[in-house]
Amino acid sequence: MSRRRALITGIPGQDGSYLADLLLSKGYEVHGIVRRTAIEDTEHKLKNLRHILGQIHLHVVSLDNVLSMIKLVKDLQPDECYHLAASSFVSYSFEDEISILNNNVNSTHYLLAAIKEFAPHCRVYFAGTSEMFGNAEIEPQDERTPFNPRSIYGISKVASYHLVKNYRQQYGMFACTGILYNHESPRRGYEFVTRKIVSMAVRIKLGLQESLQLGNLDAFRDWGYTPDYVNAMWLMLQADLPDDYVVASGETHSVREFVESAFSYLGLDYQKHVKMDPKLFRPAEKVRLCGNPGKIMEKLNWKRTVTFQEIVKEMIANEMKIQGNG
Ligand code: G4F
Repeated sequence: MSRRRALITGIPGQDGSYLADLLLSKGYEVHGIVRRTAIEDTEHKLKNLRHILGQIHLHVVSLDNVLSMIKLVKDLQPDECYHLAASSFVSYSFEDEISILNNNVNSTHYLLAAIKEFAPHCRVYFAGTSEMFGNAEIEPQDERTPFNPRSIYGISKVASYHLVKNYRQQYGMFACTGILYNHESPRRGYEFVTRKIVSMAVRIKLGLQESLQLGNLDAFRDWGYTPDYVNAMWLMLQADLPDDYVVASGETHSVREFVESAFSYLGLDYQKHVKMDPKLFRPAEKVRLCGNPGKIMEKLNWKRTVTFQEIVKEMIANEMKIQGNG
């Protein structure tokens, strides 16, 4: 039997790289879309893929060029496509809203249209987000909670979610949206709060800096472990029927709790080093998000394997290895 072929957009990122690891371990032929700049700077831009570069196939394709997407889909005939690429740092979406909205929505639309016409057997996963719930009035949120996005990023994801649903209902495509809450790991980008905290805490521990400036310490997020969440993506495409699922831990923790744990793993008192900077607060942010993963646990037998404290511990250990050669 020939190997199943998967195409991943956003393969160099945290989620894309863990998903590539998972699919390789399951015997898939793994293809990924990257920017030309990534191929020109593999050391930095493909660092999450360094350990598997010899086992995956990378294609330089621009997600805003529908013709190049069509050509790739037509030639490759993937069995499964995971659309993870997007401008995903919420704060940037307040600074560059027009291009973020256009790019995030258009890339989803181009991909769906290309697959519908040229590889209709291909199953599609789309990376949705808890930011779609935005200022949700209900807690915990689930698949029936109304969307109320508070950022351009969230709006772009809601629009893409409706495109996915429309292609599923109108054209019978096997297309699903995973509404993923925050998920963290040692491969998290430095712009996100968890990686910022662990990297700065380790610098403080090593005597390289004195203090850490953060935004709202009393924002609450539902944090999970990224390898568990890419497993959820894969499970969605193995189901009998396409559907949308919330993927969350079901627990919410404050940024302050994350800070406190990270500093205490290093034997430090966070109150001596951490300062709140109002410039880092976000406009109109929903400060409390918590998801209900009941549907995916029941229907697809998904469960998380790593707790909040274990995530903090693993991220600190990794950061010590990188910065302290320890
Ligand atoms: O780590 P964050 O930047 O993640 P955010 O905005 O919740 O979004 C992440 O999770 C979403 C849901 O899965 C994804 F859709 C999105 O793509 C991304 O992966 O911020 C977490 C919280 C926020 O409440 C933020 O206001 O931390 C708060 N925070 C406080 N101080 C800070 C800081 N966030 C950042 N990035 N930097 C700070 O100094």
